[in-house]
Amino acid sequence: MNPIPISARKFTAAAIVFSVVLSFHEAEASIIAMDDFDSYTAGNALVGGNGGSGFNAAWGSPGANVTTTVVAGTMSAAGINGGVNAVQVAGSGNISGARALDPITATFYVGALVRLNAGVWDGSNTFSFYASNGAANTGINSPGAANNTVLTFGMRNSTAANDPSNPLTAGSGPFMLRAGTGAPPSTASVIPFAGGIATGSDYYLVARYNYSGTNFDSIDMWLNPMGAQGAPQASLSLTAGFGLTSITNIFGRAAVLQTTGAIDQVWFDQLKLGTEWTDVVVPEPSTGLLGLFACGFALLRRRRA
Ligand SMILES: [Ca+2]
Ligand SMILES: [Ca+2]
Repeated sequence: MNPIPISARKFTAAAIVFSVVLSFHEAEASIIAMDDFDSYTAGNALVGGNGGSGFNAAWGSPGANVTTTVVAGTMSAAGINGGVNAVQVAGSGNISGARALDPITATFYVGALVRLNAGVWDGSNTFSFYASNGAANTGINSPGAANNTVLTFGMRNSTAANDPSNPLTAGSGPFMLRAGTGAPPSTASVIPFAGGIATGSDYYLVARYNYSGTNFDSIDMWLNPMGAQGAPQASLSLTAGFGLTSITNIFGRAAVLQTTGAIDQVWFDQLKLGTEWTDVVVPEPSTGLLGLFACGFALLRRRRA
């Protein structure tokens, strides 16, 4: 068998490298902001942390009765590896500290790892993320005010009858979408999930904030997605025109966590915002990487032939 000329081999190898570099470049081009918290010192408060990329200010202070601390710990779900640090939120309830963004006026995705690290997911325990127009605007008393209804996604438990976050309600689930802090069921949509939140288990939530052209009037959510984008597992729509006109901050918010007895600690990590599904979701290995490996293996065989 005639060997392939060296120039042809070099060209093929260079073409593969170029296409890989190009694909990574394209994948990162639409990431809005991300923080993996790994550049911070474990044990320190998160406030003042200015790591990650794409934000235009450091992390702000948590609200009263809440502590937000960088902790050493590796979270992992849906192919997302959290590295060496995560963030722990504890306390009875309030925002966990916000981070400012350049104003967003287009549909975008948010991905985040979440875990109940300690305690039991019970009562009305809640932790969710808000993409908002202020560092502390949770949209309390919304819906009902145009351009002031804040959409949120995260984990919630409820003991109220017929609440979709009540484990005793048919079709219930702890992964919730809602508007503001309003009481479900009228304002919540959940991902049905048998068994509820398990202490120590990691979950990867992806939400899509949909821009109508003037307002963020709807939100969709997926639990532990990988690979190609499927249909949302939960969706929530507002009255048209009631959502925010732009988004300038992202923050977490804890509510009704236990601070005595079985103390609740919520962790989150790998917070990422991007304009594309592929910015926040890991592809199935069978799509890109296996093809690349096959290509490289074929090249190796030809070189050895
Ligand atoms: Ca991390
Ligand atoms: Ca609890």
